Amino acid sequence: MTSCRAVPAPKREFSPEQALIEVTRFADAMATRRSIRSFSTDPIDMSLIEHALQIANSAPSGANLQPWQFVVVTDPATKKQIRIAAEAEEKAFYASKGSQEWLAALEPLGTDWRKPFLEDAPALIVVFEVLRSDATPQPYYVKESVGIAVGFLIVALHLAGLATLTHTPSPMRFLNEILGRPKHERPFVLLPVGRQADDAQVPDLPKKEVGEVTTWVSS
Ligand code: IYR
Repeated sequence: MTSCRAVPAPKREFSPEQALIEVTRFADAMATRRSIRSFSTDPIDMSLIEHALQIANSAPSGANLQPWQFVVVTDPATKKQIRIAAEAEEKAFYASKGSQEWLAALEPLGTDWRKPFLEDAPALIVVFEVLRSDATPQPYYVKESVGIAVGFLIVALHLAGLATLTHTPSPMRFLNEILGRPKHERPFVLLPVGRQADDAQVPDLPKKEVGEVTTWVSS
């Protein structure tokens, strides 16, 4: 393949003062993002989801192949099917499949097999990794690419005032069947999207200090 024509890189330049204002504004916005497990059933403006998907789809990806597929589910009957299948997997996980160590790590989150948010949230976005097939090229760095796109998506939805949960029922292959997706698409994550319930609560979890997770190599 020949190389693409080059165009000037888009610019986003600020004075040092403005840069600090911009990054602080973003930090303030992100400080209120939490994983939400209790959703209002109120409808949301679906154009917000469309905008957020545009942003997710702009993420960098291996060889720019964009190995993702987003399935937005708003149909109540399909959401119910997903809930029933997910809860069946989760029952097995919490009863016996999850190791003691894993279940202990989850204890602070207060989660269990019940997943009412799969029906309550007005939209579920199921993100699939797109693997090689007759119809699709060999992708590269699929997990990295899709992970970055999902990060963009979660941030975009949050900035639009929408709550999400990063949900990974395990295993997730039932989503192919319910959503009619081909075998070369593998479920990566399921994001319930909507408004948080008025009485939504979250666990008061500590975060590591950034110094603990950062090493500076400077002269
Ligand atoms: N999928 C299960 C268990 C679970 C696993 C992890 I790792 C979490 O961060 C949270 C939950 C569930 O959704 O309950």
